[in-house]
Amino acid sequence: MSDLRQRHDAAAARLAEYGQGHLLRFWDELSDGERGELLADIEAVDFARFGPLIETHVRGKPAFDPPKSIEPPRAFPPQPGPDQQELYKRARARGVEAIRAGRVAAFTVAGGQGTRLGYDGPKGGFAISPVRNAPLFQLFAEGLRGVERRWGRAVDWHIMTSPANHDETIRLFESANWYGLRRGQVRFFKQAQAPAFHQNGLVALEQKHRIALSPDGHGGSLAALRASGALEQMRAAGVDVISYFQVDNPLVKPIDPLFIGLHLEMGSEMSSKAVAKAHDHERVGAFCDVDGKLQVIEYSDLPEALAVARNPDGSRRFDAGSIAIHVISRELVERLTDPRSAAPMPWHRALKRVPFVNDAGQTVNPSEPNAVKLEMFVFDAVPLAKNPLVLFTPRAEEFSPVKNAEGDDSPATTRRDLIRRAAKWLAACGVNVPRGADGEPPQPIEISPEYAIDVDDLKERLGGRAPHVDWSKPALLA
Ligand code: UD2
Repeated sequence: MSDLRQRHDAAAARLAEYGQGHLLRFWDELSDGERGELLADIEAVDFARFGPLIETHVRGKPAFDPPKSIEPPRAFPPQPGPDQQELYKRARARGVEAIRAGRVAAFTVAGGQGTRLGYDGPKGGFAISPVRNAPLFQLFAEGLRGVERRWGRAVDWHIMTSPANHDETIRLFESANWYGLRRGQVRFFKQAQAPAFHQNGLVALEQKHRIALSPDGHGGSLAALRASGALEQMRAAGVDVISYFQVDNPLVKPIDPLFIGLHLEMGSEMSSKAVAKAHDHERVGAFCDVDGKLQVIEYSDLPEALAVARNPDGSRRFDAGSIAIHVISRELVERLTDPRSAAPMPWHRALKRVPFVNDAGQTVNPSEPNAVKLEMFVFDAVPLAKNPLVLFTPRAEEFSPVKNAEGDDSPATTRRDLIRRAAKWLAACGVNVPRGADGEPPQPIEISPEYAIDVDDLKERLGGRAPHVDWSKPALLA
């Protein structure tokens, strides 16, 4: 009890300093257990960090300096042009060499809340593959096993979770026997949280004894890499290349030698993959050259005139869509998170619907956005990196995220795209893939990323022989 009292007094003093004393207003009604939870929430919030943002990002909106020029970025094409053949060849070899030397680790951000999909549980556990119904985490693990089979080197995998899904994520891996990976190969760490604010600047209470907290955005992954010790562990293990991807895209190549090699050859500190946008308003960020610096402008921030702008030949002017696949140098993360010299990542403000407890102690479920959430975006590190580069990649090969329950970017479209890609790879290996009236293969097809990491790998594994496929049932290569 005296411990609670001491913590209460320390919290009260800190809150008073930041004008957030209201967070303790239900103290007298709480049980000791609840008091402990409330204090833990208060102690977890870095008020020194958020205090200054209340004026600039909660009560106000961050000032926006209009750039002098916004141009489409220079980017590497998926296939090298005539003068790039040598570079791509060299890059690929260099990427393979880096993998073999153990310099590369995979990194998945999986701390999001997945609210749009409406799936209860860590998104990585969502069953997605068309024949086996394998979850996202399993497909990434198989991709890493495929890399190990191909280049003879196990790759470490770091996974960022959030306080809300951390334990459950680890349970998923345990119950799946680490998806065939070695236990020590996979490391989990939690990202930090940010409080939600009422628009008057007061932190919102979600319950009388709980602050409304949510993950601080995937941009928080950089600070979390350091705070968790993952960065230190990478340094000790000789890892200096971080292959970053999101939990929602099962078509990703978790480790891509060409991409890694280009990053190294060009002396880039942060490299990014792009796809040509599906339409002007696809919900992906746009790579832009802003006053001479490469930058991603999120779809919600891209001025309409730029979203619809056309080149003289009628093609889309800002066509390089960010698919959240990056290669990041460990050194960049070290620099950007160094407390002595950190170049701060900007915060983004979003007005969201956040249930809260009002002064009368009643829970209010607002029907309109009522509170400000603050998030950082990892792609804001791009303009802070040396020599950042963009590599275009074919959408059909690498991008089909699961975001929504239905419609675009839903389980149905992702499964369709996994099947289409498998069909394309099989056709390239000489299989005559029949098509139904809708133009799609008559049965689901699945190629485990462990069996083949790409079409060239598949050709090699099949040794030039087209496999026999019985099209009366689902086809699986695993
Ligand atoms: C993201 C990009 C968008 C495009 C698209 C591609 C942003 C703001 N936009 O859109 O430009 O590249 O992806 O699919 O990123 N996550 C965390 N912690 C958090 C928040 C998110 O780990 O605090 C993870 C989340 O688990 C997921 C990923 O980040 O793996 C993307 O999150 P999202 O679904 O909020 O991003 P989205 O679809 O708005």
